[in-house]
Amino acid sequence: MKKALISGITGQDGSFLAELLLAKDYEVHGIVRRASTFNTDRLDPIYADPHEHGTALFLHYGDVTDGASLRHILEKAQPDEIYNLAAQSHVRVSFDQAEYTADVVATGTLRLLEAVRDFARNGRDVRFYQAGSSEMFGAAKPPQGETTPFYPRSPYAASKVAAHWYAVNYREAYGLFICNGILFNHESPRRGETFVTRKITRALTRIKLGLQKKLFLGNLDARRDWGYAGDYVEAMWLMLQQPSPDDYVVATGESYSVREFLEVAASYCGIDWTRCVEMDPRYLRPTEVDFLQGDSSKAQSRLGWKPRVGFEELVRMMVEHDLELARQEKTLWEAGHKVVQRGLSHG
Ligand code: NAP
Ligand code: F7E
Repeated sequence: MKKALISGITGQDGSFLAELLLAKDYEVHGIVRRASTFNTDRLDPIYADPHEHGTALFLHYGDVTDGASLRHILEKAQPDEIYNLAAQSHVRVSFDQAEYTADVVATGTLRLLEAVRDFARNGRDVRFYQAGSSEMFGAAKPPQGETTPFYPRSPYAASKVAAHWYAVNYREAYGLFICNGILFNHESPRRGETFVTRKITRALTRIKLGLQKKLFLGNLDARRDWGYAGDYVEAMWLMLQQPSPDDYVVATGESYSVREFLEVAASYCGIDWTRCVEMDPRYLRPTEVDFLQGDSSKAQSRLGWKPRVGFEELVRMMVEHDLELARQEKTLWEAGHKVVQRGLSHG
């Protein structure tokens, strides 16, 4: 039985990846941050009480800002594969919390790589996936591929560029099996609610059911290459199954504006978005990434990977999921419960 360790297992991708690996009969270990509330909701479908026999999912308290915790977890879990997905992953927030973002995204990766370097020195054969991002391309002209020079436009993106080069350096310096996945935006019904796609599908479905009146957004002209998270975690796994380590762009090759996402989502909801969407400058970024469209031909030819879920299906899937959530909220509201007003000040 292979063993995998996932940092960021409680996030969107971590939960999909954990499901994929469990289905492939891996023993899966995840790093979870201590929080005052439960932060493992996305793992509910696969979580089993550790007191039960036969469970293959193990969660460990740890943090990529705490190197000692990472070393303890490596010793306990003894993984064959490590997926470094932990991040302060919100681009807008990274302008407010730049140092913290660098500590988690850039230095956090370095801490984990250092721990892995020592772990591997003890004779352990281990493979490492680094979660890179299309944000690293930033202002570079589309289509962006593996040879496109990086031009980061936010503290988040600059930190991911640093993490990318740490990973390349540790591969070259110590002969470690390390892959950088450069993934373009990928979404799902599990996407965090402050990212624009989920913010839109959550709000429009609530507006449709009368639970909310307005949706405030920033720049509607930005273009993104949006894929489905379930497809993208397969690419992560495939990278670590190759005979040698390499870096890959993962994308659909299609790009749509935020306005187009809004139009398709509103049409699935049967509402006129122009009546309920307003612009709020607080959602603008000091430096924007205008146009991302990825060229994933290398991943397609070498890994045999391709995206399965297209743009319209992705939007429909998210709208349907959030419509059901809104229906549940409405039922509670009709039973006298207070409707939560969402405080998306940074979304
Ligand atoms: P996400 O939903 O924001 O999940 C981030 C995960 O990192 C969460 O589990 C979070 O824990 C954890 N985390 C944050 N700070 C941490 C720390 N100091 N120590 C340990 N764990 C920490 O992000 P995602 O969408 O799943 O993305 C996964 C990775 O891919 C991230 O590195 C992201 O930057 C990168 N990426 C994402 C996309 C995309 O479109 N989704 C594209 C390219 C790259 P909590 O649950 O406790 O917050
Ligand atoms: O913004 C615009 C915003 O926050 C997309 C992260 O997973 O993908 C994600 O980063 C676009 C931007 O994602 C609002 O200005 C307009 O142009 O959904 P987002 P992102 O910044 O592309 C990359 C690949 C990652 O690696 C990141 O971790 O939408 N936009 N109005 C808005 N964005 C938000 N969040 N909220 C708005 O109201």
